[in-house]
Amino acid sequence: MTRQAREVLMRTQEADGSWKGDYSGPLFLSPLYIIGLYAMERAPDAPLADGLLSYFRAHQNEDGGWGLSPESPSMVFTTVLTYVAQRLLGVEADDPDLVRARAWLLPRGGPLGSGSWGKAILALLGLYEYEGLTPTPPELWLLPKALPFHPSRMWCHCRMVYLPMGWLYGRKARVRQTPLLAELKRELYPEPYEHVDWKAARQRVADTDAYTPRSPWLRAASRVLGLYERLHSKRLRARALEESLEQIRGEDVATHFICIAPINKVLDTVVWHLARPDGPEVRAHLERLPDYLQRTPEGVTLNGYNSSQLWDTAFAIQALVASGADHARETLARASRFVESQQVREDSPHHERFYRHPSRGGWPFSTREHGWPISDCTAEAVKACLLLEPLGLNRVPRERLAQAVELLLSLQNRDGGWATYEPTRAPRWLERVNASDVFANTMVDVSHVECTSSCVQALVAWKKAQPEAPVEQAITRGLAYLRRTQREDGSWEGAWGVCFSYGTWFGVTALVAAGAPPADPALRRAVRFLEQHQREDGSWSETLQGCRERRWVDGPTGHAVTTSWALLALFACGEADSGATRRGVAWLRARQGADGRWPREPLAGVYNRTGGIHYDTYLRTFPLWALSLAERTQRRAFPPIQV
Ligand code: LAN
Repeated sequence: MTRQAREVLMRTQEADGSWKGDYSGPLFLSPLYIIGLYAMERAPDAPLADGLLSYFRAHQNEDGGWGLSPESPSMVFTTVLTYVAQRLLGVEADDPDLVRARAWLLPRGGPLGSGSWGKAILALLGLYEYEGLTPTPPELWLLPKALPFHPSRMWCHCRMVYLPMGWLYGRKARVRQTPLLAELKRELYPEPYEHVDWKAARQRVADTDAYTPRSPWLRAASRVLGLYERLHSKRLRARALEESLEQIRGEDVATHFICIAPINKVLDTVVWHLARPDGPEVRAHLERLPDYLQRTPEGVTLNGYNSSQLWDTAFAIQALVASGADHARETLARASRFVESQQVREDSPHHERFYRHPSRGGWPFSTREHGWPISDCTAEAVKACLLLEPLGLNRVPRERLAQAVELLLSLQNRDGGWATYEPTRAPRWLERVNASDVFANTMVDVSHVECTSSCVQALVAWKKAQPEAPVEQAITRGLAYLRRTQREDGSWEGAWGVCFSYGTWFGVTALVAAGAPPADPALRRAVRFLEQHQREDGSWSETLQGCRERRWVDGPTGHAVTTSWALLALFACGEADSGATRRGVAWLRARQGADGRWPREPLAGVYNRTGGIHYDTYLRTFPLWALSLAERTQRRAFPPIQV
């Protein structure tokens, strides 16, 4: 059984040594892509358009709308963009699925009920007025850097979205109006477009989209910025637009035109199209746009990132080593070569000018070319290299691992934890002006259990390899952060996986790696938490809804990835022989198909509490890892009886 699972993982390795899979999920991305192309007076070719349309149809909810991701409740934000995208691809307004979509949209105000980013995208098409947006003036980039709300202090993903949005807002950019757009204006609004009260529309958002409520702070900031917009100086505006363009250029160069993620990828392309039509930037951007396309059994969509290759490969290595490296030496050798080739070897050009943290020595989530290293991706790569070292398979020299460790140390926060790409740059209160409506925790890059655990584990492994390395203090502070953030009930809340099983696995593995014995009270509490959430049939199962609600919400059936995380946590806590662990392992074995795979199941990845994302390799990596530990530890305790 474990052997078969290992073979599936080995068989699905790419020629370059990585694992590369479907990283789709966010349903607003392909509409944005289609709208972006339309804004540049382009369109996907016919087969691609068909693929995009099939994917939309496959993920329309019963009620006629589309959610933030498959399996999510409908939102105006995603529904209105998907509606518009289908019309731009030539679907007629009387198409029955679009009729259903309109019936869902109109009572919610059409675009007026959308989360703010949807409104900004529609404004570009002239389907919404700029006056009805929360103002995002580009002048914010000209403020003194020391101010706590300078854009450079925002979480990099958020600032990279607002950078082109600010440019488009500053120019009040609007594409050439076509008869189709005029029809859409009539279709989308419950009242005549000319009668809309745009100022009131700024704060309006449908219940379905209002996950993060608009705080009084945000409303006040919006009023001040609105006033500024009425009075702004043309000269300053021109300078601010220039500076934004320069920042976009910095991002282009640092990421080889891939961009940090698909939203700014599309928006930056549109910005260049408007700023320098037919310039070299547009061409370079268009060339890399297909990097984001993903073919799935339901059609074509956009991935949430240019790939998840490094992350998946680092975990695949760890699972394969757990399953017995001798059976996978060649696979591991290829994987090791991939990891070696993807380390970022230099800081991004003029990194300070573009508010970038140093990059040298780090690993990104996807590929070296992407150019944005991440704390936990770096840490998991270091862990993988150090695991491969005694097997004679590691290819990253010591000096380069030392650079990676140096980068990790530079990323540690004052609270002892690690955030994602940068040390925390803004005060916590900046989160109160989160204007996205549909997401939480977008403004400030704060410490997370996952990033902290990976970094602590990497530092512990490094300390074993280089006993004189000065990492002791960083480890101690990291552990203190983890102990402090364990919840009353013994769990940790995950931020990037669904949800408490994921967080708890990270929480306990760091403590154990640093030497906590099974009797440690934190570990005992974690074990109790997991046992309490085990299902009758021995499995565990969590849903995306639990991330939204910030509590464990069980799914309808057992979930193999959730079960694997729970089991990995229990093994780490020394529970190999407990009844709970044995029942969990038995469930996982019974669930495996004859082909060695586990059946497709609900999304296990999440971002910003509401967005679901698909990690294609998780179902091949984590069950293998958990069963491998079961075989090792349980075989030792109970030698198989020959009959
Ligand atoms: C990712 C993908 C990788 C992920 C891990 C490395 C797994 C995590 O441990 C740290 C956070 C990180 C880097 C992450 C952050 C949020 C991302 C970039 C995503 C989930 C991929 C897509 C998502 C991005 C923010 C989507 C766009 C939406 C916004 C709210 C800006």
